[in-house]
Amino acid sequence: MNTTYFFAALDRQRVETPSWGYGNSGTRFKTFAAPGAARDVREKIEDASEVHRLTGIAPSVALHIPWDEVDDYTQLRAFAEDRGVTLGAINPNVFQDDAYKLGSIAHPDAGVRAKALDHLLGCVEIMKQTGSRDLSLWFADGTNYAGQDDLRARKRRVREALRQVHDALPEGARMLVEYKLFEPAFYATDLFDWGAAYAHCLAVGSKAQVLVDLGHHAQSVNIEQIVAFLLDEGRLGGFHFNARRYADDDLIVGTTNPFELFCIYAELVAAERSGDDVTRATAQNVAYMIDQSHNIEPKVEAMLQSVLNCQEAYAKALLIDFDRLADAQTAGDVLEAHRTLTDAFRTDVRPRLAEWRRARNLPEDPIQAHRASGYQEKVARERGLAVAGGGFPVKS
Ligand code: AOS
Ligand code: ZN
Ligand code: ZN
Ligand code: ZN
Repeated sequence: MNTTYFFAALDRQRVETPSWGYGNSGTRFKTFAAPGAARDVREKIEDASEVHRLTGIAPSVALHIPWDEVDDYTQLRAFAEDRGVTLGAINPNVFQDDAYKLGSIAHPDAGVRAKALDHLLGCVEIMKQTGSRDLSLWFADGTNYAGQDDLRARKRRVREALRQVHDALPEGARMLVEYKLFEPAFYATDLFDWGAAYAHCLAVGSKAQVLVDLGHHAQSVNIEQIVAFLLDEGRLGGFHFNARRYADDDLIVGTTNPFELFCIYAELVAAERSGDDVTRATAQNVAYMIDQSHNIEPKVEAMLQSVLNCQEAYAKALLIDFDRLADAQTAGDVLEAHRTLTDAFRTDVRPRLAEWRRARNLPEDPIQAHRASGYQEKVARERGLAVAGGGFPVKS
């Protein structure tokens, strides 16, 4: 392995953290208040900045509107930049208002659809002030019972709204369309899988790309294959990283699924090295974002662990001997090809990552540095124990 290539690739890696991962969040049963959990958007930005200070690869934070609503986004942007981070993807919220009981952009009532569209377009305006490139779209829309609504009509309503949002995006901006198998709707979800998201993206235009949330698939789905397919089509826009055992558990990425995460990064590294211009450019512009709800974990340490797990998976993928792999594939040598991947996966990259950090004046062990820094004790003292739930998602 060429150390220059390895280190240069690690220098380019970016992982965006979500504002909602720093506040109290839980399940529908209980939200436990964590000492020092961020209470507002400024505290969330401060936590994100701490994660970036210790890891060096998490320089942006995603916002959720209206959870992170402020009067002046240019001021918020300056606040973030003073702390060494930028404002990342804007996530509109069209699922928490009473009006959205039967959906937002797919709602049978045109008035509710107009309200949702208005919020989405408002978020496009916010992007211009925050300097965000990506509008990250997730819809809770769906139905619970057969016959509840006309599935084809709902599809058309979704298409119409996505088209309007697409056409409102400024030059250089993108909309990332997320899909989800189920929840909160249990009979039919309007954006139910990557194919539905992809079809809408193709129809509305080139600024629309698909967002893959690792928790949003059926158990046996091969996510890395979806990633490869979308990369090759030039339509992979971003990720919501997390881990799950059952469904959208939103656990720390790379905990239950380290080999899956590695295989996903393997596809991304292969695409970054591809001779195909579209594939390479698509891979280089992927938005790597974390989407987690920390229920029982300390928030900042959980986010550090998440970012580091992504770095480790990427580092291992960089170690893949792609020449050896191509030879084995061409020769039909099944197990040699498989071993080429698992050799990289089994390599302990921690010493090399420590070396990379040393050379960049970052703590060799960011978790240990965080624990020794007193940050957690300080925020617990200053922020206290926020009333759990207030202003934060119950479950994302
Ligand atoms: C919900 O399941 C999705 O993963 C969304 O990305 C959601 O908008 C995000 O978790 C914040 O609520
Ligand atoms: Zn998500
Ligand atoms: Zn998720
Ligand atoms: Zn989710």
